[in-house]
Amino acid sequence: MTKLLIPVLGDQLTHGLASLRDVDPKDAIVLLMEVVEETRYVRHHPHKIILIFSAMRHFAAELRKAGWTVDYVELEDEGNSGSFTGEVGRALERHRADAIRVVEAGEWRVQQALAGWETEFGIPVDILPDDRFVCPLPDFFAWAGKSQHPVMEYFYREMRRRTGLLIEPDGKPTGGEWNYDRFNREGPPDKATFADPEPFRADTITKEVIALVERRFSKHFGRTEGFNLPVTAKQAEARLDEFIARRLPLFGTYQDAMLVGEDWLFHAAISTSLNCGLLDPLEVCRRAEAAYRAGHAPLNAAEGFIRQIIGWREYMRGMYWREMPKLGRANALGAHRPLPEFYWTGETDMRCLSECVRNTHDHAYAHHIQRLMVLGNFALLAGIDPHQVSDWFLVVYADAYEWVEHPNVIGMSQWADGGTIATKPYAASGAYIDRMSDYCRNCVYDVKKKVGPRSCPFNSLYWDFLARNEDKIGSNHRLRN
Ligand code: FAD
Ligand code: DLZ
Ligand code: SF4
Repeated sequence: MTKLLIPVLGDQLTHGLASLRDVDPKDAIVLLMEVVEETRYVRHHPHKIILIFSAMRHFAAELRKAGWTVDYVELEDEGNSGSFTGEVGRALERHRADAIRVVEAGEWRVQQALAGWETEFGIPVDILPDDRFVCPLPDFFAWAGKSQHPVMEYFYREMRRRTGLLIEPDGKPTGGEWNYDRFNREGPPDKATFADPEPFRADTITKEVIALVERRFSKHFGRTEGFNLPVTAKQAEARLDEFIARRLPLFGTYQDAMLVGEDWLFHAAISTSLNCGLLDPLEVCRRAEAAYRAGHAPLNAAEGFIRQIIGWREYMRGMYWREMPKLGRANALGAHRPLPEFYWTGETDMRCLSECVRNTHDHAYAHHIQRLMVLGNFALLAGIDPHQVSDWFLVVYADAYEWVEHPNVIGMSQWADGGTIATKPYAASGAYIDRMSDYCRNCVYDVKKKVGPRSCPFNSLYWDFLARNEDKIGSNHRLRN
C-alpha cells in the first residue's frame, strides 16, 4: 500500500482541494508548513502573515476533526528548515512516505520548487491542476491563442456562457447586455451609510499567531492591530453574507468612488478569502446572481461584481501563467526611478496618496481604484521602476500573490508589458481623482492648476508622461483624463 504525503500550501486551504479528493485518509499524511522563506521572500504586512498562519492552523484542526492525520510544522519548531522543499524532505523521512501528491502552486517561483521534487527525492510526485479556478489553464491558453492582446471582455463572455451566470434560457445575457459598466462610474455619494465589515473576535489560535507575528515581524510595514480578516471558511461565509446583504446593492454604482476615512465603501472585502481558498469563486458569484434574481440587488451591481471574479480574476491568473517568466522582468517604458519614501510612511502633502497609504497601512487593504488610479497611477506618471512598484504591492496587501499582483501591477497599472494586458495605460491627471473622490477638497494642492505654486503634481506629471512616452504609447494619447 502506497503511503502518500500531501503537502498543502498556505493558499490551498480548501476542503475540496484536488489532492485531498479520492484518497482514504488512512493512507495519507497531510503536511502544512510554516516556513521562513515564505514570510521573507517579501516582507509581508503583518496582517497577511497573521491571516495565513491562523488560517493554516484552523484548517489543520478541521482536517484532523475530519479524520486526517496532519503533520503541522510551526515556524519556531526546532529543526524547521525554513523552506517548502526542506520541510517536505524532513516529512518524507519522518513518515517514510513513498509518493507525494500536491496541487500546483499559485506562484511561478514556488511551482519551480515543486517541479524539482521528483528528482530531489527520487519518488513519484503527482502535481495536480488547481481546479478551484473557473477556467482551467489549458482552456485559457487555447482561448488566448497567439493573440498579442487577448481582450478580457471577450474572455468574460466565454466565462458567462460556460458558467451560465446571468444567462437566460435562450442563451442571451440577462437584461440583453453583457456589461453594465456605464452605470458603475458614479463619484462619491454625498450621503450614504457605509456598513464596514463586521469585526471577528480573535480566538486562542489567532491570539497566539498575533503574538508570534509581533515577536518576529514587528519591523515590517503595517501593524498587527485591527486584524479583522476571516481565518476560517465559516468566517469567510459570514463576511460574504454581510456583503451581499448590506453592500452589494450599491457595489456597482460606487465601485470607483473614494472618500477620506472610508476604507471599504461598498466593496466586498473577500479577496483574501478567495485567494487562500476559504471561499469558492463560483459559489460567490451564484450568491450575487441569486441576490439579483430575488430583487435584492440591481443588475449593474450583480453583473459588475460577477465580472470582477469570473472575468478579471480568472483573466489575470491566465495571463500570469501565459506571460511568465518574462512578465516578471518587463519594463516596456524603461522606467527606472526609485520608489518614493512616502509609499512607506504616507508622509506627503498629496492627500490622495497619504490617504491610500494610510488605508493600506491600517488594513493591508485598499480598493481597486485606490490601487489603480492613485497609487499605481502616480508611480506610472513619475516613471518609477515597475519592479520596485510590484514589490511594494506584494508586500503591503493581504490578498497579494504574484499570480494576481504581477498582471495587475506590472501589466495593467504600470503598462510595463507594453500593452499586452491593458490596451492603453491607466494614466490620469488630477481631474480624474477629483471626479471620483473628495481627496482634492481636502488637499493643499489645487487640482485645477496645471503649473505654478500649489498646482496638483498629478497634472504636470501627466503631461510629462505623455510627452516622454509618445513614441511608445503612440495613438493612445489623452488617456483617462
Ligand atoms: P471588490 O472590489 O469587492 O471585488 C470583488 C472581487 O473581485 C475581489 O475580491 C477580487 O477577487 C476580484 N477582483 C476585482 N478586480 C480584480 C482584478 N483586477 N484582478 C483580480 N481579481 C479582481 N487583487 C488581489 O486579489 N490581489 C492583489 O495582489 C491585487 N493587486 C492589485 C494591484 C493593482 C495595481 C490593482 C489595480 C488591482 C489589484 N487587485 C488585486 C485587484 C483588486 O484591487 C482587489 O482584488 C480588490 O481590491 C480586493 O478587494 P475586495 O474583495 O473588496 O474587492
Ligand atoms: C504568504 C505565505 C506566508 C507568509 N507564509 C506561508 C507559510 O509559512 N507556509 C505556507 O504554506 N504558505 C505561506 N504563505 C502562502 C504561500 O506564499 C503561497 O502558498 C505560495 O506563494 C503559493 O505559491
Ligand atoms: Fe491628489 Fe492632486 Fe487631488 Fe491633491 S489635488 S488630492 S495631489 S489629485
